[in-house]
Amino acid sequence: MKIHYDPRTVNCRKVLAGMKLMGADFESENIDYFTQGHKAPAFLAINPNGALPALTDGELKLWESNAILQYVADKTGADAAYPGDLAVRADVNRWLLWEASAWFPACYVYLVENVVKPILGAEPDAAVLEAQAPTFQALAEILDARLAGQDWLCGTPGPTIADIAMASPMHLHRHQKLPLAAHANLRAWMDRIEALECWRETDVAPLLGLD
Ligand SMILES: N[C@@H](CCC(=O)N[C@@H](CS)C(=O)NCC(=O)O)C(=O)O
Repeated sequence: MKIHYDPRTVNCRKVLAGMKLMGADFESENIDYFTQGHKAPAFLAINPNGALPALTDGELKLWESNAILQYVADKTGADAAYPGDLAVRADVNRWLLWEASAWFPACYVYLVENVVKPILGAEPDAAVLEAQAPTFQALAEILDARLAGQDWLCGTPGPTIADIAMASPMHLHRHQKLPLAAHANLRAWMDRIEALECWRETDVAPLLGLD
C-alpha cells in the first residue's frame, strides 16, 4: 500500500494517524499541497478530484480518507480499530459518514478562519464564525452526549477509526479556537486522543510553524 499525501493537511493527518493506530505497513509519496501538487496530472490520474489523500495498492486507486481507513483496516485485519461485530461496525460506519458530511464542514470553518487565514496574513472573519456557531454547538452537543460515560466514541475498549476520523477536523482545536467550553465529555475524549502515540507522532502544528 502506498499513501499519497501531504502530512500538513487535515485529511492526510487522519489517514496517517489511523494507519499508525492499526500498525499498517505502507510506503508513502509526498504531494506538496501548498505548491498544488494535488492538481498535477500524475496525481489527478489517481484522484480526479485533485484532493489529498489517496491510497494505491496494486491496481486499486482509492480516495476519500474514511474509505481509505476502512480499506486499510479490512486489509490488515485490524479488528480492534474496525470491529467485525455487525452492530459495532454499523456504528463506526455511521460516525464516519457523519464526520464527512456534518462534523468536518462545521470544524473546517474554524480551521480556515483562525488557522489558514492568519498563516496567509489575512484576518479571520468574525461574522463567518458567528454564523457558524449555532451549527457547531448543535453538533458538538451530539458528540458530547454520545461520549458521556464512555472513553471512546463507539463504546469499544480502545479507539476505533471513527475516533481518529472524528478527532481530525478538530486536530488543531486550540489554534482553531473551537468553542468547546460547554462540552466536557468531548474535551476529555480529545485529551485521550491527544495521548495516543499515533496522534502525537502525526502532530501537524510544528509543520505549520504553530506552537
Ligand atoms: N472528503 C475528502 C476531502 C479531501 C480534501 O478536501 N482534502 C484536502 C486536503 S485536507 C484537499 O486536498 N483539498 C483540495 C483542494 O483544496 O483543492 C476526504 O476525506 O478525503
